[in-house]
Amino acid sequence: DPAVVTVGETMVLMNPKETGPLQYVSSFGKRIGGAESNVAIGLARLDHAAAWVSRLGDDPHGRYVRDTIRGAGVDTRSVRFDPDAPTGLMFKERRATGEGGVLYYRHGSAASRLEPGDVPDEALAGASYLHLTGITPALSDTCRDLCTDLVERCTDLGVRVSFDPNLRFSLWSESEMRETLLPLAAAADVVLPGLDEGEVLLGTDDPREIADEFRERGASEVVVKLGEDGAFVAAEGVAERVPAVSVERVVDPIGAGDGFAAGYLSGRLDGRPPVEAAERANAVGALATQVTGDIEGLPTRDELAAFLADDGRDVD
Ligand code: KDG
Repeated sequence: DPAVVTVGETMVLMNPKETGPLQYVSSFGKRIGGAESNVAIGLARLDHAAAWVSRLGDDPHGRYVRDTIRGAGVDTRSVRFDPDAPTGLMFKERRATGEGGVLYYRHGSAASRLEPGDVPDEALAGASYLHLTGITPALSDTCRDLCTDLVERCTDLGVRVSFDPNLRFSLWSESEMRETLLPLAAAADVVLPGLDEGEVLLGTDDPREIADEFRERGASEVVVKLGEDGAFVAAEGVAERVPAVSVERVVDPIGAGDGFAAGYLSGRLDGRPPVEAAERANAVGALATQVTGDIEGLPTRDELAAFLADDGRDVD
């Protein structure tokens, strides 16, 4: 059985080879992009059994996405190929001045047709965690129903729910985000927000207030991502900041949050307390920023140990 099940959309990702406005970019490298499969791949690299459940188009892009995720050691047995809708597609933009935008072609995609029946109890059986993000409920009404249904069923099945708000402003409005994501976060066991997400969802960018708010609503562990300042952990009687592992420069920040989630869950699966799990989360998140592409920087256990040893920390 997988230790962690993730559910969400993964698209073909066209990564520009040139910097500048997308209109003038002529060459791209083809990759995959999907927050939840990034987390599953991050966990698999760290030797945990992880599964990713979704729908893909019954097309070459769908097979490419499935094979890439499967090739990274993730269980994709519950993925369904939908003959009536295409695989989603996204383009990234690279700007010399910093972060560029993303352009999605995912409306009506196969994954947007996910519904509760796509993740039967058998797919969750024996898992320690289900990991969801706030992207999935933004995709369609059936995807929202799926998320609500999953958190309810996980409570009955004894599967802990981990939730990353992952706000996507091009998919829905801030009021829709609050209305849908706050109840999901409240029903989750582990919530992994960023400061900006705290601001949008709760009206504060103070890490302690963000953690308190989510915990008062029902989450038991809240780990607030602070970027280069590390993380703020509130769980099991602790409420403290865990410093980051520093890196000289960030090559591509996209995917860092997914690496962070994989690192945190990995630590918890290994029986580490929340603060130690957050140290691992910081390290995996930092490594994910060192390469372009969401998954290429995710470390194996040996790579993680070497990185932490360089940083002067204990290794194991
Ligand atoms: O977290 C990184 C993801 O955002 C990216 O790979 C694509 O899942 C994605 C999305 O919906 O933006």
